[in-house]
This record gives sequence, structure tokens and C-alpha cells, in this order.
Amino acid sequence: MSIVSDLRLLDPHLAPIAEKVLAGDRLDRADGIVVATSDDLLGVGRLANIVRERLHGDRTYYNINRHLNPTNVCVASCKLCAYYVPWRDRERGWTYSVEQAVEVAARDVDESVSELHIVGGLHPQLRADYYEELFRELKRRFPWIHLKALTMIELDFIATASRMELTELISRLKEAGLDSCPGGGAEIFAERVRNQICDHKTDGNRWLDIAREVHRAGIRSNCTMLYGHVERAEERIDHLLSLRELQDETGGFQCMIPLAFHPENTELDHLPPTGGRLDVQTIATSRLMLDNVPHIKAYWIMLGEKIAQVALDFGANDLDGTVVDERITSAAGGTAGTGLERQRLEYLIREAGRTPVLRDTLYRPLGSSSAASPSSVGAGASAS
Ligand code: V47
Repeated sequence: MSIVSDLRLLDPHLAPIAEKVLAGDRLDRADGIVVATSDDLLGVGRLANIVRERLHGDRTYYNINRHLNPTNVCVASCKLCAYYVPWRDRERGWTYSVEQAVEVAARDVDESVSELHIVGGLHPQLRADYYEELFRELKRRFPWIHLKALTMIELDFIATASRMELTELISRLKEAGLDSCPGGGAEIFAERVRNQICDHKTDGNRWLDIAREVHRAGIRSNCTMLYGHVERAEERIDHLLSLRELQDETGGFQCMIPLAFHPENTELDHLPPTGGRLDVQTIATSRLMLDNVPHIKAYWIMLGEKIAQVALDFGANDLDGTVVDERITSAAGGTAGTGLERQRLEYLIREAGRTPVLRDTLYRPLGSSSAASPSSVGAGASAS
């Protein structure tokens, strides 16, 4: 029996793809479309798991982090978003001064928290000097903390609002304490889709150009893909191929996060939420297509704990973190809650037969695991 037949693939179109995966060869666009649309979900999952285990064995990463959203006022009015308050209604929203933002962060930051994930809206009055001061103040108060802040969309907007070249903005923010950038705002690069879900936003090519500049400045970033709305499978694959091409050039992406669309309270609330099948197949497709991005994150806040755990068998090797004070998904009907305890994350990883590794934002292991066993924390997540 050949190794491919050991994989018990039910879809004959997966066999040549399996040959490539086993040989470590790159998949092309047509392969990607087969993987994204195959009825043989378990076959696709087994292929993605081969790549996951080749790269990481059983190791499954998580971190201890807190989100901080300095404002929810945003001039972009994206149909996909339930988080923003438009500029004309800004009185209904929040915009923290630097002092207030630091106080909000301080509520939940102690020395166990290694990362602040900072994103907000496109607020015309929050310019480069605001973020420089914010980062400096956060580093002064919490010198150990990694600042993963500002999407490519925010960087683009802040540079324009501050009448500053992008390269200058990036270097000033880096000097002020910016350590890396989150992957948000990529959505789906196809113009057809962007016109329907986020028509006033920075376009796909510009998102990629900004990520290139960020990487050139020596700053790592993540990348994302928002799926499960009006996009087609081919548009998902083209999105992944654009990310792969940039990664070949810069090597600056450390993690890919497929984001499951949550329609509630958005202008797209006529669309159904994603099903678990699309969720895990998109994780697997991302793992298989992005052969040059080291980590695939199953973001439990968007997937829910249970699908995120199952995704660990479909190519994911990271669950994100404890995520205290998440507001974007919860505004759009996310029910996973916010704030998982470290023991619960470790339980989910161990119950999946994997080995938990507490990491920092750059995937360096931190200390030892909390030694939670499935029997000690089996029931119920508790918010922290
Ligand atoms: O940029 C907005 C998306 C992103 C909705 O880099 C929505 O480590 C689903 O990027 N339904 C923010 N998604 C989240 C994000 C992220 C999360 C965790 C880790 C990292 C990382 C990045 O969420 C936005 C947008 O693409 N989003 N609205 C919605 N209704």
C-alpha cells in the first residue's frame, strides 16, 4: 500500500495533492480550490495535519494577553463591522485619552501578561503623536510587555491624518515601543468582495504594500482572512496566494489567522454565521496553502472553544491567548465570551492530545506549562 492510500482519501482529486504534500511540494491555485471545496473534510484535515506535525509536532501555542481598544469611533463604516460608531455619532462611542487607555490596560495587566493587542477605529483626531505617547506610556508602566498594535489599515490612516510618510510613521512608532502588528483588516483582497463588505477601506494591494513596509522596518506582523460572507472559494485562495507571495519576499508574517465572519449587529446581518465545517476546512486550507507562514491560529474567540480545539487536528497549532476584554467579536454576536483562564486553554490543548506551550508574541516559549490535567479543569470556562 502506498503512503497516499494509507490516508484513506475519499475524494480522488485529493490524491495528487497528497503526493505533493508528502513530498513537501508547493500547492498551486487549482490545488487550493480542490482543498477548499472538497467534500472529503477529513481527508483535507489529514493533509493539513501532516504539515502541522511536520512543522510543530504536537506543540500547540497560546499566550497570556489583553486587548486594548483606544477608540471605537471610525470613519470607515465597513458593512462587516459591528464594533464601530460613526464619526457623526462619536458621542455614543468611546475615545480614551492616553491616561485613560493606560488605566484601562492596568485593570488586567500584571507580570503574567506578556502582550497587549491594541487596535481601534479610524479616528481623525488620533494621530501619530497620540500613539507615540500611548506606546511610550504603556512601556513605562509595563516595561516587560510586548505591544502588538495597529493594523495595516490603521497605519495607512494615521500616516495620512498625520501628513507623514508611512516609513516615517513606522519608524517613529517603533522608536516609541511598537513591537509587532496584528493581522486584521485584510478581509478578502478581491475588489468585488471589498466593494460589498468594506468599500471605504484601504484596498487589498495597499494592505500588502503596507505590510511590506512594516516587514522592511524589521517589524513582524500577522495576517488574516475574513471568510464566510460573500466571498467565493477562488477568492479565498487568491487571498492566500497573495499573502504567500509577499511572505516569499519578506518572511515577515509569523502567523495566519482565518477569521470567521460574525454577522450579528452588522449591515450584513442577513447572512448566516459560518458553520463548523467551513471553519475547519478554512483552517486546513490556510495551513496547506501557506507553506511559508510558520503558525496557523485557531482564534477561539471567533470559533468558539470547541471548534478551535478541533481545529488543532486540521492544521492549527495556536489558540491565541487568554484575551481579556475582547470587543470586536462580542459586538458582532460572538458568544465565546472573553477571557479564558490559562488552565482552560491548556486543558483544551491537552484533551486534544497536544502539548501546550506558553509563548510570547514572537513564539518564544515562556516558562513551563501550568500542569493542568484534563481531569482537573474539565468543566466550564471561567472568565477572568
Ligand atoms: O480587522 C471585524 C475582523 C479583525 C468582524 O493578529 C470581524 O494576532 C468577524 O484581526 N466578524 C480584528 N470578524 C481581529 C484580528 C485579530 C484577532 C486575533 C488575533 C489577531 C492577531 C488579529 O476582525 C478586523 C476584521 O478583519 N472583524 N468585524 C465581524 N463582524
